[in-house]
This record gives sequence, structure tokens and C-alpha cells, in this order.
Amino acid sequence: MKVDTGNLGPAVGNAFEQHFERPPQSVFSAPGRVNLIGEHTDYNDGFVLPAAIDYRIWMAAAPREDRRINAIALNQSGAGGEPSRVSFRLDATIETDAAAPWSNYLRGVVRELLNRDYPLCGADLVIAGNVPQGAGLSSSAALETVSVSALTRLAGAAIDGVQAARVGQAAENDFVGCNCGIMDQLISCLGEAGCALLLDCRSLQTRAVPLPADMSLLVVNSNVKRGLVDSAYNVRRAQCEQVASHFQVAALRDVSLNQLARAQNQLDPVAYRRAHHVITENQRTLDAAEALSGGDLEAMGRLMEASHASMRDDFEITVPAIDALVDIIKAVVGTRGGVRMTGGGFGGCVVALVPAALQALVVEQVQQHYPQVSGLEPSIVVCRASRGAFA
Ligand code: GAF
Repeated sequence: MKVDTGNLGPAVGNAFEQHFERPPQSVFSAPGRVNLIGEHTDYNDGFVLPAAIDYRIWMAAAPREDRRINAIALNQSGAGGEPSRVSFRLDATIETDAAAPWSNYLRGVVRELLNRDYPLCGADLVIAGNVPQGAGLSSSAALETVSVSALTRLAGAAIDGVQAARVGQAAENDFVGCNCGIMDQLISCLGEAGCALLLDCRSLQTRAVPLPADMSLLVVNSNVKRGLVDSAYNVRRAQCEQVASHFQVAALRDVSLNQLARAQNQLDPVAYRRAHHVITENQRTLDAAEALSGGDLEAMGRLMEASHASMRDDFEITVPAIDALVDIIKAVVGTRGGVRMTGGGFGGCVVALVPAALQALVVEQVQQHYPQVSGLEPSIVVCRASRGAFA
């Protein structure tokens, strides 16, 4: 996949001038993310280890005298093939827009900011980005984060990265209708250049874990069409919550592997496996942060391998094409790095941490073998860990 990693800020600024016949006051941006390990642990109050990536969404913005939001999305086509445009008032009831679904992330953020009494002003906005969409790299969290950033800064409202992430997550949970955790919004807000962040999704504390300079961060999109992702995601979340309530605790974070083993006979076997994934994944994530910090890439590779197996066998969110992709990359990288599915699952992407010297060979092998086993073309991006919008 040839995606422009360049700065789209100037282009978005120019488009703003063209559409609104005045310069923007500022251009804001927020990154997508890739998760190295810690999958479906965030909404169980657990640990995750994502990095913000150098694929972002930009928003050129200027305040308006009236209380209207006018937004144009350059990457989305609207009437007559023109960029999609929406317009709504801050003081009217904010409703979802089926004709411009991209705008629901913006609308949801506006509603959540107003619900929390942030003082907002009207705004003209032009949006464009290069986060691959529908690939599991959190283009939606990037759009939520850049919306929070632009709208609060235009209005001079103080907000920090953690609060901004909570607003983005609430927009997604309560307005868009996906019951996601807080990982994607938190890393889009707080990511650090060159680092993954170990996030404690209960305390919302973060620890930067530098990525080795001689390793490449590869993201390979399987291009498997993802169906029913949101409903399958919400089912997984409900299964985890059922097990937590069996133990009468707030979240699976509070259940040990021993406790789970002792309760195995009382639990539905599927629920048991779901919880087994989450509890073991939390420990793998903590161990991975240690392995990366200590430069132990062999251990990191083993943890990523175990994470993938757990997502495949216990959490059942991988698909055969993704498993094949992981095997192809694993065969090249061996013990010198790691590879696993990343994101919510049921398709989407694989993340690989590979020695820079092996990057070209990995790309070549994926391009050669993946179409044969899956009938699909892979899309490959090389990412650099980058800075969040509130970092
Ligand atoms: C999606 C969700 F948005 C995240 O909150 C997280 O649960 C992830 O799936 C799975 O780890 O990206």
C-alpha cells in the first residue's frame, strides 16, 4: 500500500482557504496507532502496549461568530463526488448522520464536550488524513482526538490528554455505539516519538518503552473484509464482564489465573477461555514491556507468539488468512523479532517487530506467499512511533 506519510497540514490549510475564503487559525493533527501487545485487555482494566504511528488525521480550523460547526472531509466523497460536507448547530440536539458516517465521530465529540460543560465556539473545519481506514489502525480514534484538540483549543478550553481520551471514548461508546475501551484514544493523545507506551487502563498511568532503533515496525493489512466486527467485539466484552461478575469484582484485572483455574467447573467453557486470554494477556503485556526495555527481543518474540495463539484459541478473534500471514512472517524473523495480529480482530492487521536488516525480505515473502494462501493482496506499511496530539 502506498500511503503518504508526509505532513498533510499545508494541504489541509490550503483547502481550508479555498473552501472558506479565509485562512485557518491553526492546523491540528492526531495519530492512528498500532498495538504491540495487550489485546482486549483495555476494557478489562488491564494493560496494553501500543505506539502512536506516523499516519495521522489533520484538521484545519478557525472559529466562527455563530454557534455552527461546518466541516468538510477531503477524503470522503459527498454529493456529486465533491468532498463530504456537514453543518450542524452547537445548540440543537446533536444526532447521528447516516449519510455522512465519518461525521459521527466529530458530532459525538462535540456532544460529549458540551455534556461536560467545556465552553465551545462555532467553527469551520477541513479534515484529511493518511491513516488507512478500516484497517484496524484507529483512524476513528485519530478523528476523535483531533476533534477534541481543535474544538477545545479554538475555544481556549483547558483539557489534558487523559480527559481528551475519555471524551473520545465516550463519543465512540455513547454516540457511535461501539463499546470500545480507552486504548486507542489514550495512545492517540499521549503517544511519544520512538516509543511504545505501557498503559494501565485502570489508573490511566503510562510508561514510555523505547523501541530499539535497529528494529522496524511493520503493519501488514490482511485486507480480509471484516463483517459484524462491532457486534462480535461487544459480545467478547460482555463475556468478559460476565466472568468478572461471577467473581464479584469490577473487572477481569482483579482475577488471578489460580482463581480462574479453581472456578473452571463453574464457568461456561467459552467464558472460561475468554477470561483465560485476558488474564494471561495482561501478564504477557507487562512481561513484554520488561523484555523491550531490557532489549530482549527473543523474549518479546515469544510473548507476541503466545499472544497470537491466545487470540486464536482462547479469544477466537483471528481468521485463517491472518494466521497464515503470521506464519509467513514468523518463518523469516525466527527468534529475532515478533509478529501477531493487532487490534480488535476478525481480520485487519498483523504487527511485526523485525530487524531493519530483514524488513525487505519480510515484505518480499509476504508479497509472494500471502496471495497464494489467502487469495488476497496484502498492504504493507512501515511505521515510526510518533507523538500524540496532547503529548
Ligand atoms: C479496538 C478497541 F477500540 C480498543 O479499545 C481495544 O479493545 C482493541 O480493539 C482490542 O485490543 O481497537
